[in-house]
Amino acid sequence: MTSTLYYAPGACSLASHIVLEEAGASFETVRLDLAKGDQRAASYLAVNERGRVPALVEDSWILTENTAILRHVARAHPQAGLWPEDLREQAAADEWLCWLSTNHHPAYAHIRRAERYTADESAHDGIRARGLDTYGDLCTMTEVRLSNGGWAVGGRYGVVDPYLLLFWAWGRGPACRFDMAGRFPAWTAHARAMAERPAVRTVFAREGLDLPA
Ligand SMILES: N[C@@H](CCC(=O)N[C@@H](CS)C(=O)NCC(=O)O)C(=O)O
Repeated sequence: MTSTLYYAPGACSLASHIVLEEAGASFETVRLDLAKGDQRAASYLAVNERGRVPALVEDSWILTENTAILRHVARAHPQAGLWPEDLREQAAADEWLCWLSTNHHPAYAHIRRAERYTADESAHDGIRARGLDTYGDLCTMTEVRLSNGGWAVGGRYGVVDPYLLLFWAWGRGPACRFDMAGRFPAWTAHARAMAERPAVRTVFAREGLDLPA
């Protein structure tokens, strides 16, 4: 089977990219430049009519939505141990994935894509500022949940951890510029532990990103 991941450097597709690498999957990548509008090219809309990354194509089967891809790749490669065996740990993994995708991601979109929320340009700064506050509050809640240290679910590395790294990286990045180590030390310890993993190093190098330091 040939798999292809469509991704954009530093976008939410980073999590799917890491999980594919961690799973030991055989896959190719196609890089999109969102700033140039590659996601709206007809050739990409034929893959994902929503014009968003990530998209995973296995043979001619197409799967979109980050959390669906994360679950699918983790379950399809059980030897990698990315999806928990225990039923409650599976539920806890789902809880994390749902919470991050329905809270952190949209809050960040308010910072980066204010124009999606109103056509009134005079309101964009207010939307960005509110998004930044909301993202900061969500980061604080994440910090509390990680304060016992270690990996997100069941004390073992798994599918949630790369998704957490994505939102940590967005907090560090130019849209937020949060002092991640100062404000969120437990989450930063988690990000630094992620940076030790060969799969994470490979993917960060491929996407041209700086590892958590
Ligand atoms: N619900 C989708 C959202 C995907 C999404 O918004 N991806 C962003 C990058 S993080 C994107 O492709 N944006 C392109 C655009 O807005 O034009 C998921 O979680 O996979």
